[in-house]
Amino acid sequence: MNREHGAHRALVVDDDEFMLKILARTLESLGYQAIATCTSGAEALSRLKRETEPPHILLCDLSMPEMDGVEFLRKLAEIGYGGAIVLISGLDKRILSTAETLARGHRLHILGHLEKPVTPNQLKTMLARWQPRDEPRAPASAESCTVDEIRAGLVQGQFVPWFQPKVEIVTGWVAGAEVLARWPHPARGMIAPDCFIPAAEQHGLIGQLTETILTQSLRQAQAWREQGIDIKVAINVSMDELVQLDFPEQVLELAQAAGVKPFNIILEVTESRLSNNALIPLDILTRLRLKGIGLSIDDFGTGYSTLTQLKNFPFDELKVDQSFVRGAVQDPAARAILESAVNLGKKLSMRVVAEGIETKEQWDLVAALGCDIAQGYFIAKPMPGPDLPAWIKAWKAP
Ligand code: G
Ligand code: G
Ligand code: MN
Repeated sequence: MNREHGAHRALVVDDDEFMLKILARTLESLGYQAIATCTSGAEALSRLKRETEPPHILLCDLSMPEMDGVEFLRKLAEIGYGGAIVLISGLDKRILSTAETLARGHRLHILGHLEKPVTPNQLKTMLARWQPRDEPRAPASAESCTVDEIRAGLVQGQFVPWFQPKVEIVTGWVAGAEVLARWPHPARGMIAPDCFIPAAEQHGLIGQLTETILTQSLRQAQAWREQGIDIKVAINVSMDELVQLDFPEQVLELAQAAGVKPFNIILEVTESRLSNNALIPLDILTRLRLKGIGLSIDDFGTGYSTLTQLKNFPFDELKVDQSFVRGAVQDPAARAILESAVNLGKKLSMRVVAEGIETKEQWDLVAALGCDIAQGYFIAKPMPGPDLPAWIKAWKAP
């Protein structure tokens, strides 16, 4: 018997006592010893509220009388449960995957979903995704970033670019890196972009933020080139930032100052909420392309990242949103969308990027579908620029 999970706590919630027994026994056979069971969401919640040491793993049935699984998940989010969750149901797959989406929206840590009847092997495979060494993820932070804090951070030059590799699927060659802004705050620790990007956009600070991130990224790219690493850097910009007609000239000036060639720069562009005057962004993006800078339509398939944008703007790269990649192995709907998006990109002679690749299965799938480039935790997490050369040296394509 596998004893590795002896110290890990598990909780199973299911109204069906027979199912409870089977799941508990399966967990036992996988080496779990601290297993608790509850026959309702209400019972599980009161147990969780009492407990000082919450379970690492929670298995939850979706269809329960009284409190159903969706309500239970919402309440789990309210009490800030930070462990991993596996959803189980005898209902149709689409309901399972919608519940999963909902739970992710609540910032719960969902390992995945299983259809009943659950076999020991399926459960084992699912639980193998869980990394016991992973720190339980912190529940959604209520802390926000104020304008004054962001302004002070900008003045003090606290924002830095991190880089996540983008690799060519067929050759394994490292084609580029996406720049992701990070804020190592002296008092609050590392702050993620979800906290400061929307606030910076709202308060007119996004231009300054982009400038500092762009400047540092281009310098980093040049430093890599001096070490023999010649890759593209991809900077995120929102369509809303594209308001100044001289933006292309500014980018080019910074690139020249750093010694980086325009074709080694990509802008990953996301949605525009202010679509009333699309002429200015269109002008800016077209001139960026004329100057040799690459343009990527980011998060394709979600929000405002739509077919219309694809038709109207001169993008040369298509990044399929990670939600379609994530679902694609299990969920036929997500897979159909992924497949269509890849084919669409190919038809338009675009480079197609699959982002959010977390497993070998997903890598194989996007390879089979004909994606050009992959990006995601399976390949590498975002890292500080100086760490990239050593990562590239150690990288072996699957
Ligand atoms: O890394 P991740 O949590 O790293 O980034 C979250 C979101 O923030 C992503 O959608 C990404 O596009 C966005 N983001 C990261 N860095 C920047 C940036 O420098 N500018 C803009 N506009 N968005 C960014
Ligand atoms: O919106 P944009 O595509 O720029 O978002 C990139 C975001 O996705 C960043 O927050 C980045 O940290 C995150 N990310 C990159 N790879 C993965 C992955 O494999 N899994 C998950 N969950 N997030 C990822
Ligand atoms: Mn992006």
